[in-house]
Amino acid sequence: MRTVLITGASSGIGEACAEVLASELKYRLLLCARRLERLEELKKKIQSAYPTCEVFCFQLDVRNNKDIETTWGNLPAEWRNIDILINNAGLSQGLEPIQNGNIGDWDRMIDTNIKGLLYVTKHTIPLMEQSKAPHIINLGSIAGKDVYPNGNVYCATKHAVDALTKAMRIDLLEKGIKVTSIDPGMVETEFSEVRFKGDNERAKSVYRGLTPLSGKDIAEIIAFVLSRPAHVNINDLLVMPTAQANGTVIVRGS
Ligand code: NDP
Ligand code: 8X3
Repeated sequence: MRTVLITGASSGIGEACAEVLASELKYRLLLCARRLERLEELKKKIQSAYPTCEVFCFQLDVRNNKDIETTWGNLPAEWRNIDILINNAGLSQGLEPIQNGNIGDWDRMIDTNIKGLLYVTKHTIPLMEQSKAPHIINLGSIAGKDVYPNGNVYCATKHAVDALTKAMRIDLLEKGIKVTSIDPGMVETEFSEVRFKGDNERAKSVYRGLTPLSGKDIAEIIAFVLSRPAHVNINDLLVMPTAQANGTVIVRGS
């Protein structure tokens, strides 16, 4: 059994990762997010489908380094050896030209997507020391490879994730920790509802006229990446809906 820690497991890609990995019956799941009740529901769902799957849920805001330190220090003994970290928690806020940008939105994206990922990684690496196959997977994005109109700060945070993934791969090489970046294009999750702050019509319009990726599509790819033999690492994987060529070129039906 390999123990996997998934941040942002209460929704979307993180939730799908928990379900897909549970279905493989070779992972124990440590799940965190701010919405604990959602995690508890997910745990129930997983354990009713896969009764032997061990799941431990806890509330966490990845922006709070002190809380991470305390929570990691208080993890039950049987959850203190981690094999896999999926740095998935992240968000976008707003889609405005930079001159109209909201500084609170910028802070939330930078604090979550960059600083939160760094804090979680820093505190998790020591818990990977005993692992025979340690692996860190960072959720990047097409927004970390391309910049699209009005994407400015969100794109900057995902470019930072891209740089951090490359840096981690160098620094953690001597520890034998594999580091992978998964970079999706459009995935239909709560992402756009969060970006547009509950404007569901605007959120839905993002995916209108095309078939976007699903959280499960990404989770299955992550399960494949994790299943490679010890000597194989997938460094970086860019995955798009067929209707999306890059950050800006998308074809929509009627
Ligand atoms: P969702 O909004 O569905 O899920 C985001 C998850 O992140 C939620 O579980 C949320 O949990 C968690 N989260 C957000 N802020 C925090 C925080 N401060 N502390 C802890 N957890 C937090 O979106 P996705 O599943 O789509 O997004 C997952 C990742 O994938 C993100 O990093 C996103 O940037 C990336 N991505 C998404 C794409 C897409 O098109 N959807 C494409 C490319 C990359 P809670 O609110 O309970 O804390
Ligand atoms: C989220 C996908 O296309 O909005 O990273 O950048 S996109």
